[in-house]
Amino acid sequence: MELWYTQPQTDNIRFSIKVKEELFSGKSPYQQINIFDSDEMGRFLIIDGIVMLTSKDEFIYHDMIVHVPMATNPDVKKVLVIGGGDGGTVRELTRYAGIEKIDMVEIDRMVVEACQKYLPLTASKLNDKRVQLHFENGMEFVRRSKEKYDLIIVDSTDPIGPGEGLFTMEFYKCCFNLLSEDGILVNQCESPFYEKNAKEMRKAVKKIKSLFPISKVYQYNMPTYPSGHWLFGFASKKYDPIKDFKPEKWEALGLETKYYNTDVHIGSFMLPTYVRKMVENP
Ligand code: AAT
Repeated sequence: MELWYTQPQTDNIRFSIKVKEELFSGKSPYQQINIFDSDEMGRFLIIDGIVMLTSKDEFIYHDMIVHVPMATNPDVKKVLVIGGGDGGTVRELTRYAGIEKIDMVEIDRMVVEACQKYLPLTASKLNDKRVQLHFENGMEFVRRSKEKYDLIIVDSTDPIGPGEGLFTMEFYKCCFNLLSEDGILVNQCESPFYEKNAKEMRKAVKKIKSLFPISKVYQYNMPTYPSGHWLFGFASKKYDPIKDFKPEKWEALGLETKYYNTDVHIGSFMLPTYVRKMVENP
């Protein structure tokens, strides 16, 4: 008998991966969490039925969520990560010797514990001594916090369930206030392709654009997310990710990356016409 994981990406489109084995299944107070193993995509994490990451393509997501802002300002010292319980974002951040402190705020302890056990490749750096884990709703954390961060990364689920609050105006305002004078905000910004993702993307862009002097989106190819064409938002108080980008400075760090490079950095901000239109007029 064959076992398949299937995700309805829209009401009319389905995406499936053949499952070798179920490694974990748990229901937390927030969501349903599953981890499966497969021949083709390796181990993969599902939350509330939706693909969060697979071992095969997580490098694309985590390279792009971290190295684009870090290469824009390699002097970042204090970082706040909201969500990201699998640890992939923190893993990439810890490669920068200049980063002094990483606060990671994940609502669901069960995600972290399951990933530490079954996805050690992403979770391996969560015990780095610069990392402080906070098990709390990101919305409440940013409401209360008085810290200043050079970079905030919103590595969140889609705006349904616990992730919903992380797509609100209040949340973005709090992030703005927690950012230093030259701070950068990067957020998981859905996709321009299917209607329901595009709607959420436009709403998020509209809110962020109204707050930050610099607000853009950049794209990356994520084979296991709906349509494979996915976006991150880049908002900043000072640095433009293209005009202020100094490729030599990042290259001098000597980091080896599988997806990100300084050409991809520039290219990722060059948007197809239909996406450009959506962003110009969200
Ligand atoms: N690194 C890629 C994986 C993710 S997982 C997103 C994480 O956000 C989950 O662990 C979830 O528990 C956490 N999360 C959701 N809501 C909140 C909240 N309010 N506060 C803190 N953490 C939260 C991202 C996948 C993107 C999928 C795109 N389709």
